[in-house]
Amino acid sequence: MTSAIEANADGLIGPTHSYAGLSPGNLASSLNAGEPSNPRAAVLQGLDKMKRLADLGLPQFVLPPHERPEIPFLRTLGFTGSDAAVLEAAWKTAPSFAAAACSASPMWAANAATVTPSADAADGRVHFTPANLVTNLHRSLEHRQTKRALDALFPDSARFAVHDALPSVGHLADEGAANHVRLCADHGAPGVNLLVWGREAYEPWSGAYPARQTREASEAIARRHAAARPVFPRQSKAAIAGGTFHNDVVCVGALETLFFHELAFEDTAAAKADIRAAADGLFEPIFVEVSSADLPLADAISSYLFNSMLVRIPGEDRLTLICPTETRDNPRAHAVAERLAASNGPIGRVDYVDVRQSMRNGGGPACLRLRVVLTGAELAATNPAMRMTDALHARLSTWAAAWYRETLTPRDLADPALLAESRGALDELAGILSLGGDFYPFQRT
Ligand code: SUG
Repeated sequence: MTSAIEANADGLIGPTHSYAGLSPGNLASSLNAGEPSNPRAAVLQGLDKMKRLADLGLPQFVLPPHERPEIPFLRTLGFTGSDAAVLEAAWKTAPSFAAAACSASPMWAANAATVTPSADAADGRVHFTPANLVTNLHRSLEHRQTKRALDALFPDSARFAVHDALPSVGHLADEGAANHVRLCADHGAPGVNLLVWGREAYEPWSGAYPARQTREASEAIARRHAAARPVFPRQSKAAIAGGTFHNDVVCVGALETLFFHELAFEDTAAAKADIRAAADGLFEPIFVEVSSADLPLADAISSYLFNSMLVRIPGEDRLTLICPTETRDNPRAHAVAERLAASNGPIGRVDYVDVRQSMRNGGGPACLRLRVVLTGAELAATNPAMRMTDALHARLSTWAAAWYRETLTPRDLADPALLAESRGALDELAGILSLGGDFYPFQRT
């Protein structure tokens, strides 16, 4: 077995971070629609989280925000004239499309791609499929730029395969690693890949909220990555109806441990049996299941107990669960977390991180990061300019303080000055992260 470590790549929160109510079925997004946001606090919270993980000894990378407002998208809808004129006209006549073009949603890097580590891929490379995110208009705009960012971070095609997204159709709706969990004895050892889906491509869907991942999309990704030991559990319909728009809202796993809510899967017994069968001869899965009696689904969703990072800190035997502060603020979720840490189970410690600005759009600590298991040689082949260090943290904090606003209402998204500020910020960022002078569409025109 080759030794490997789990790295994280977090989406840097962009200057247009706002609460526009764009995601039906994501209760926080709907609840906070129209509220003012604080982009500066948001990006600093994200940066501090990245530094904290880097300080714990886990390799940490930065994925740059996308160009927003995305004027090229608005131009495809027939708006013409100067960029400011396009923005103004779009907000006047097609405000929902204009809002979609302004969303800072690429921050949620768990939805950037599905990743198969080299230990599980038939050709020995790390595979990435950017998610088409076709269920929500604002998120469907992400995948091309996401591929560009992944190409920049993982440039060596002998070691990394960055695919195109699956075709952007509802039949192949894909939300990336938010619906993927990998279990294994050790990061570098062969793993079992859970690819969780909510509906079938041709299934008539009558749920109040969308099921964002199809079984066929999950299967296609496992096939194109030639991913070993895939298991395809179905997300429970009750969970989706309750506001579980991604499986990672009610489930997280690391190494042998799967930590999940009773209502995460449609058929929990079958999911466990399939995982056990796939892991046979490799490791014994450890299931840590939380009942609805201990934590009703509504509390699981509002506290985001499961939308936590479950990590093995180098040098420690047991896992650490890094939860949002909202978990600590919810008495039931806090009690579950405390009991876990006090038990002799696989989770030895619970920590808390403040990502409140993101949380109010339904994005917890786990949503902000894309996990990438890398061997030493693969880690050495990543782009060093995108790796979080003390110096980069300091530099980006100063950069953010110079460019980002402290208050933004959805109305402000129509302000042409915000367009200019965002481009100024991203142009400078492209320099800081050595992305070159043509990384963003606005730099190429
Ligand atoms: O896709 N929210 C995101 C949150 C994504 C969370 N990611 C994971 N669970 N992995 C979403 O629903 C809200 C944007 C707005 O309403 O302004 C939003 O897109």
